[in-house]
Amino acid sequence: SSKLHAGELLCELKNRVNMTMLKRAEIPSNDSEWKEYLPMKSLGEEVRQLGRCAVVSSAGSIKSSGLGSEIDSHDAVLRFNGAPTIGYHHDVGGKTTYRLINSQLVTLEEHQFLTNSVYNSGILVMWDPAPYHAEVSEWYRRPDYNFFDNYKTYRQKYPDQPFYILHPQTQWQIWDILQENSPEDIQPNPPSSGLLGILLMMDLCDEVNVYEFIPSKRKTDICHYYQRFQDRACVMGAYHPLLFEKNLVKKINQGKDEHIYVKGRVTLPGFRKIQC
Ligand code: NCC
Repeated sequence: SSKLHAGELLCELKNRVNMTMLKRAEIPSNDSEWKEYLPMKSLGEEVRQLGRCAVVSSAGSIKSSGLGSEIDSHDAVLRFNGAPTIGYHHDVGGKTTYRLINSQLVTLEEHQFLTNSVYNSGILVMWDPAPYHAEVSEWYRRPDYNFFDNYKTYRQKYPDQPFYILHPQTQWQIWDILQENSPEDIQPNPPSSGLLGILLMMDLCDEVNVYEFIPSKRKTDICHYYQRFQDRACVMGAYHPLLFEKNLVKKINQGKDEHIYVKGRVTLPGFRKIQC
């Protein structure tokens, strides 16, 4: 496998990864009145260009970090899945501009997507694991989770909250670059929400600070900062090629190693700021 340097790797990401949202026109037309629930405006129309952005991983190691005010100082903050801010401001901040969620969470009753108020702020972006480089039509016929009904119900309940679906092609565009830059075969499963969120913000922002995706000195087997549950797979990955994702992000970090150790912070350039 070819090993690229940071600059080359950033250009591969910028040139080959297209962080677009699914458009109404891309949905196969035969069955669906459902597509009318997709937002009319594109994400680009919805948000102005952003300056400094933060991505907040849900890792247990962000607990007791005191990073909250630093995180909130960014122009936009992206969080994942059910990660709460209430009760955790001191460590994770309170601002939520984007929330990237997986389709399992939207679909399975136990996650209470339709009733938990944690989802009601910010712009929602959902993704669903798709077959390798599948056409939209193929994925749409057999999504990994059948999220359609809950998506529609949520949109009816909160029509004013922007709620996008990440184009299924993005996960495999990223995966290919991960595989090409890994020393061994990686899991044939899509990247974690973490890496998808990082690339989404690199597409929207001038600069992206990512917190506790690469663990700091507070590294722990506690899975999430908001739960007691412990599992090493949360940090290393099982289904997702998380370890390889972390190696890639470490390689393109433009911040100091010391900032990883103390704050779990890596600093990445926005795609706009990269000259290729
Ligand atoms: O745990 P999860 O991820 O919601 O975490 C969001 C992102 O933060 C990074 N992370 C998390 C914990 C940790 N100890 N270290 C980390 O680096 C990862 O980049 C992760 O992606 C997901 O990616 O969507 C995931 O979702 C959960 C779960 O579905 C949701 O939390 C909803 O309950 C998955 N867990 C299970 O299915 C049990 C997880 O594997 C991936």
